[in-house]
Amino acid sequence: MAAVAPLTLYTNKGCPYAQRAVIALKETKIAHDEVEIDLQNKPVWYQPNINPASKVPAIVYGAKQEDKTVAPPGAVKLAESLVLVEFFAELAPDSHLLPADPVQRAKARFFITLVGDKFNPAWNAFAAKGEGEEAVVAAINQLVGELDPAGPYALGKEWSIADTAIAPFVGRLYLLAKNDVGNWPVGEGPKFLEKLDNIGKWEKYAKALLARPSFQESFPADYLLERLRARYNAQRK
Ligand SMILES: N[C@@H](CCC(=O)N[C@@H](CS)C(=O)NCC(=O)O)C(=O)O
Repeated sequence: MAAVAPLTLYTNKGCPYAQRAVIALKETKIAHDEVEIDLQNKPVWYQPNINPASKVPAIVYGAKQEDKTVAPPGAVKLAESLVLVEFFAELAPDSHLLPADPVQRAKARFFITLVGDKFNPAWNAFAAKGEGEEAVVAAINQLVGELDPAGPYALGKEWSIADTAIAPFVGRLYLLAKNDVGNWPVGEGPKFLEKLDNIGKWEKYAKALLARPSFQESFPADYLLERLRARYNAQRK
């Protein structure tokens, strides 16, 4: 375990943003406590005492915290998955999560921008409305254009912040498509995956993401499938 100041992660096992933080903590081996927040029935102390935005993930860092419902004097409160991922990476520079080379760092951040601006909106819309398959293919083509030629990860042989940022979402997309859970025409999910897996280096990359122990250990597939099935069924017209 990397030794840093006391750290508590406020998380939720269904949340892909929280999974980013969990993956980064596993990769960096930073010692920490975890508090599971029920998002359907949030504790009354959470928003006023821990995260004014009332979202997970969030952390309390820097001072011993006996009472997890409040940040003790001398501790900082931080939130936003990508901020936390980079923070953990900086606390544990030997983890290689944040590359030492500024060009590689910039490439990782550019990749993460594509995930948030292109990939996630596209596949979310396709799963929710069954529309916009071309946008998902275009986003994946763009991501593939950024991948290191040898792989297996976005920047090459080391797992980085780029892989940490995308893995929870690739995991959800594959879970949905494989199980044909989405508001696309029935049977379209598995066919869609076949199309994606034919886009250049994508299949190799997706497989490497989904095989990483830090991803697998933080991805409760059965629980997620049940929740996502309920969500998409409710959206079906
Ligand atoms: N931009 C935020 C998004 C976090 C987020 O939206 N978390 C959701 C759960 S997946 C949440 O806590 N929502 C508040 C709520 O459900 O009340 C991040 O990257 O951390």
